[in-house]
Amino acid sequence: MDASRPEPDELKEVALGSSGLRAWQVNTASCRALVSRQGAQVLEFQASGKRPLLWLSEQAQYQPGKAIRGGIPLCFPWFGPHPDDAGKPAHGFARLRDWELVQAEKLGEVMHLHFQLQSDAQTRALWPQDFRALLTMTLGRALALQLQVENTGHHDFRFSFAFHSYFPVSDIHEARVEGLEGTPFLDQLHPDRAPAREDYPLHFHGETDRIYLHTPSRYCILDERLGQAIRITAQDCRSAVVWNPWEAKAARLADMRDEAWRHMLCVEPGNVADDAVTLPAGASKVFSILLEGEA
Ligand code: TA6
Repeated sequence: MDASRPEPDELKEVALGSSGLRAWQVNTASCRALVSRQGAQVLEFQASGKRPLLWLSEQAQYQPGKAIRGGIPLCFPWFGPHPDDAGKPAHGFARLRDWELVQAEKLGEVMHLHFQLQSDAQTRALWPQDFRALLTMTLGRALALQLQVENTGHHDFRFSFAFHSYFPVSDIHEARVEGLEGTPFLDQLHPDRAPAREDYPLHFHGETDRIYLHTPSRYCILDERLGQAIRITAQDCRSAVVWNPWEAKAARLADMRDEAWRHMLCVEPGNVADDAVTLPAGASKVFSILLEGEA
């Protein structure tokens, strides 16, 4: 099957908010999606005849240089607060920078978008490395993301990243994560504790902020009220972060409605903490996820 150029109504650039941000609207027989230029961030994805796959805050703020709450922000080249300088942006700068759409093509009813971010003076001021990042999205009946990081410099560098994915749940009290049983996790709410393990699916009874390490490649979110699952397949992503802010922290987030914590859950494949990646000069590595909603 030959690739074709998307028709104008299948892929069009639109304004995102009223502060100058732009986004790409995808509308094909297989899915509808919205991808912000800032961060090459998938904000919305819905396969035809299925429920929305991602959660996006009703109070998301669309301001240049400010993280957008929802969809799949890419945390890169570090996860969480900067290890040495609290003045640097949490979760790195990739989600705050415009990425260039270098190629868009359709294969049948599947849209392939290729975004690129290259190091420049602004990134080097935050992270003194030369790199090229390519984020490829495959938007069809499911959503696949592939991140390729290339070290274009002259010495090794180490980075961490996560696909900080926000998913909708009917009610967090009736949701669970399966597939991470027995996997060691760091509890971010008790950073002094040693890694722990639980031999049962993860249920939610309060703020949850865990980094699972050396994870299997498949795990899922089960919405018990709907009886539906969102299945996650991750390649070369050794970590998975699971986060729900719960009531008190959500109330402190200006870009999140107070009650929204009940209806969202972050499960974030990546390589963070002990799973951070060292990339030799001239080398590149690829990391990918596949997200499938049952209904
Ligand atoms: O994904 C877990 C986490 O690191 C939490 O600790 C919380 O800070 C969350 O990310 C959201 O971070 P953000 O910078 O997007 O508000």
